Amino acid sequence: MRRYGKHTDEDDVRVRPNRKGNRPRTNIRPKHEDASEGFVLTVDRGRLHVLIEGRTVVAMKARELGRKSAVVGDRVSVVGDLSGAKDTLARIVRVEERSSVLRRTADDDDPYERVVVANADQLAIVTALADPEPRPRLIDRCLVAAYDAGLEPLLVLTKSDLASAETLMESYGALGINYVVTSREELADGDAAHRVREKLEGRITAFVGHSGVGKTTLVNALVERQRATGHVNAVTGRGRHTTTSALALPLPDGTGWVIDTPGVRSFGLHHVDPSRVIHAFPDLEPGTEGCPRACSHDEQDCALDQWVADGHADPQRLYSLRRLLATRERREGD
Ligand SMILES: Nc1nc2c(ncn2[C@@H]2O[C@H](COP(=O)(O)OP(=O)(O)O)[C@@H](O)[C@H]2O)c(=O)[nH]1
Ligand SMILES: [Mg+2]
Ligand SMILES: [Zn+2]
Repeated sequence: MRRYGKHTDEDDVRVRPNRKGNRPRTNIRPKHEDASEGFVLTVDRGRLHVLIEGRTVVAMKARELGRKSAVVGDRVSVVGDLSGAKDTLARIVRVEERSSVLRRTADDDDPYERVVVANADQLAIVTALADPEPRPRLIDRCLVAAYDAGLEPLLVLTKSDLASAETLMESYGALGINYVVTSREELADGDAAHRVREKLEGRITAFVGHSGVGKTTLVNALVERQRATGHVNAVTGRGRHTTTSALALPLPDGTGWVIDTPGVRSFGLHHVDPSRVIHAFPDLEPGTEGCPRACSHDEQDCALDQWVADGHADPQRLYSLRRLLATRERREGD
């Protein structure tokens, strides 16, 4: 489990170039020295809910942070009223360096990228086996985002009471992707939570997926024990969570964090270099060895057609890769 609160380094001292001489800006340093370290749990209408020594402190970004934003999962330094009492508002004066950044754009042609979650080390890609139908291309997009951000993907296949998991398990399991299958019954008897928790121990896992796939239901099941003992309320300061912002929730016994996120319709990948997209297709990647230099993988000489024809990979996967590259390239041209 990662620790928060031990991190101090030279970034604390803000030395700005000063043309008139080398007089240090002593007015900033002392203010930061008594700052407390916290962990951003959620963002609600511009107010950040920060966990500091077991209390939830509502804070806003200090003006001196400028355009730098703090997001769920960020480790931050906070000053001001840290009592957590109602109607108090503390200030975030520093955002620690992030170990990972999960980003998305609303669409591939949307240059405005949003940081979804900071410091996660695992991405749980939640897909319902029915209602809504699985969308392998969305899964592939999430995989690209995960690999690009350095997060380990975990495929969570929900609603196996409605449809079989076999096809998806086979195709993604064959790629070496970790997966877990859950059903309504297993949610009710606690088996689902038990099995999923095993994959989450000691990690910060962000849950993403299309709206309606069962993310919030699952996340609630995962943290249920804690909610029953009232800890979740102490941490979030509120009851039911309507998923409009990401929300970090601690797993029981401090064994990790789960981060529920709002449903995504698409997972725009404007920020991902096209040449890196292939890494999310480990079944196809070795087939690119025979490609011409700087192959777009969607041209006459692309070696992937032969790779698939020889039975090394499923043609659907090549189709998915090409769709993904094509939708990305559309914006390159404009
Ligand atoms: N049949 C079935 N329904 C489920 C399962 N998990 C969740 N649901 C239902 O799916 C709907 C959407 O769930 P929700 O957790 O809000 O999805 P989210 O939008 O991904 O957060 C709700 O009506 C849940 O009761 C499951 O394993 N099986
Ligand atoms: Mg939800
Ligand atoms: Zn190629």
